[in-house]
Amino acid sequence: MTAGFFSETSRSLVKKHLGQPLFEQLRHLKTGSGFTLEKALRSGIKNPDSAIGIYAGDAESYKVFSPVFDPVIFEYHNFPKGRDHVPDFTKPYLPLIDPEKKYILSTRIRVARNLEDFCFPAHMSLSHRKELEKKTVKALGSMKGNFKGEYVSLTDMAKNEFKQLENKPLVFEKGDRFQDAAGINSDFPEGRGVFYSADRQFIVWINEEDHLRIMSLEKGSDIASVFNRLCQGLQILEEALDFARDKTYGYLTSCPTNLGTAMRAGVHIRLEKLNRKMDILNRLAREYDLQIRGTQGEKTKVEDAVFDISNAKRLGISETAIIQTLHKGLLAIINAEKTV
Ligand code: CIR
Repeated sequence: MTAGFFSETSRSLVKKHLGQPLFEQLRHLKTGSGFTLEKALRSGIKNPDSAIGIYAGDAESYKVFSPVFDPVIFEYHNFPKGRDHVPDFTKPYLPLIDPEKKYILSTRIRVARNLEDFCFPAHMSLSHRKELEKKTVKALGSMKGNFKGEYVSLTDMAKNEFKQLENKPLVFEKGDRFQDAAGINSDFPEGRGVFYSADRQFIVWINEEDHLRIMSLEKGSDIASVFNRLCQGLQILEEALDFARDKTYGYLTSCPTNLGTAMRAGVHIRLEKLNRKMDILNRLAREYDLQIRGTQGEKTKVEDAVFDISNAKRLGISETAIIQTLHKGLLAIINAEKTV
């Protein structure tokens, strides 16, 4: 095998940064759990349209294969190694952006977390997935008050057709072809499931692309309320679980694009006028570091002028700063929608 195994058409960051000499230097290395460069590259090789093309199989992957991860991370996040990623969950004062509920339909913040003592989903056996599920469900079982909830495994869901969970995003499906090639979908749906609070505003997916995807969501535009709930839920979980974390790269995730805060904070927003003036919307998105996605998420189309708008930056920015920038950016976008 040589570094030439990447398709000629591939424009992935990993292909750009992994030349033959570096490939030779890293090809025989293994992390303590046995994860190799070849495994890390599976998705990028099988999918020539990968933008990034590499996944971590455990926390140690970021150290053992740092000569290839570092430049990919630097280019994607524009964050140099050596600087520390500093978390901050201070709750900012954020007035309601859209009190009349004219534009913003819903607000959602999610973070990805992986447990320190387990390999990441690209490198887990079925028994590891089940063990992690058990450990997490036990921790979630101690949630109290508004966080008290119920866990439904995807295998039970399939058997019993839990009607009340058909309303997305409460359930998740098998990952895409990129995750599939990485090994993240192995044994799906076993060991996977969803925890949701009684009011369904706090949700945890277990064993999706990362061990945990922790979400806070509600209808309307109250970003502060959604953030507060997420912080509280995270604090409770952190007492029971140790999350994989690094001084430079923050919370460690399967995909290097999620490193740092591992957070995506966003809204579904209807912008009928800006939908016809995309140049203005795109300019504002650039100005406030926002990412614009289609109605159903990445690579989907915009339906009925409803956009999914969220933070573009995750590493080298704090959780609080993400929320504040999103708030400012949305104010500017709504103002533009009103005045164009
Ligand atoms: C790619 O390289 O294009 C895929 N592995 C996806 C990269 C974006 N990451 C993600 O959605 N977590």
